Amino acid sequence: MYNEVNNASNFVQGVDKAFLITIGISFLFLIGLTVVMLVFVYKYNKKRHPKATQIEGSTRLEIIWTVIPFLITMFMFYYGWAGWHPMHKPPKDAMEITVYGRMWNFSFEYDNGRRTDTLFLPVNQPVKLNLVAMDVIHSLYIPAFRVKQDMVPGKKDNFMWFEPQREGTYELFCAEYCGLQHSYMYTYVEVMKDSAFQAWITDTASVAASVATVESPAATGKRIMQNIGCFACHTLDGTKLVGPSFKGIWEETQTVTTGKEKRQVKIDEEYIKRSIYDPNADIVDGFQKGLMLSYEGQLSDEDVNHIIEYLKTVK
Ligand code: HEC
Ligand SMILES: [Cu+2]
Repeated sequence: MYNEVNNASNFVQGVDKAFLITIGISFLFLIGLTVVMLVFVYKYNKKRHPKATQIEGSTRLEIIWTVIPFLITMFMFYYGWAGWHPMHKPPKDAMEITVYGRMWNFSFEYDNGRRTDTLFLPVNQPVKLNLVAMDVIHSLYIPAFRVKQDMVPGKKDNFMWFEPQREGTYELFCAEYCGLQHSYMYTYVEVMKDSAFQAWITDTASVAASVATVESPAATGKRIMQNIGCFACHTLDGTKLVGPSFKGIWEETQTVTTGKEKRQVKIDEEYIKRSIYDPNADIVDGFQKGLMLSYEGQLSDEDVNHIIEYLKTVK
């Protein structure tokens, strides 16, 4: 019934088996109960059975209807447990990737420092995703792999693991409603041949260095912002989302609240840098505090300089 080769991950079989067994048993009960109900309606209606029979209790029946359902639930429990248990035992040789979830995007960090907004994986290699929630609870869900794990802020040892077993592109999204643009937390897993993955991962180190010379700093800035998800909250066309639009931002005068004091500032390099590293230092008039989190440690000074170069061009 199951074709190992067609399973997108090593957990598909266990989860699907538990699911089919549970739904199969539920379906049998649905049919069984409906049939018994119809038989009783026919057999014991008032015409056929005018006088009700009083039953005083039966130990034998009590035992039967306790033991049989108990065995059935234990049967379902066993398959559920058997499918779930291995999910908590990551193999030692698993490749580790850190996943950051924040309002409202995922980013994936490889051990060579490479960060992406799409999860790239080699086929037939166990991976352990270390889950870091930056703000609120998110949930990482890859339906094709039958894995889903809540990402809880501050939780230690928050991880999921699996082994992709088939090349292809699979959906990945947040399964915990986490605010206004929750639906933006939608991306893909790209499972590729090991050789292609190795080429990709080793290539990026050199690409990252050479990209700046190929790409203008402003273009690099835009790419960084797309990858890390600034546009979930900021637009380029003047529309107000969670944060102010970037339209015409450069050298504009902005009204902000610093501490308790309202003041006017000119948007310059220093202001933008502070907005990124310490977003709650100056709160833009008409916007809420605490929604934008610091990108300290996630964006380097160089990244921020590229972002500034880009923001200068947003007219
Ligand atoms: C979760 C939503 C959210 C994300 C994601 C986000 N911001 Fe913000 N941002 C805000 C909010 C809200 C404000 C206004 C309140 C404040 O000043 O802190 C703001 C303010 C700013 C400002 C000041 C704008 C002005 O007109 O004065 C800048 C610059 C900025 N963000 C840059 C960024 C960059 C760059 C990124 C990505 C690296 C980013 N933001 C990601 C919500 C967000
Ligand atoms: Cu989320």
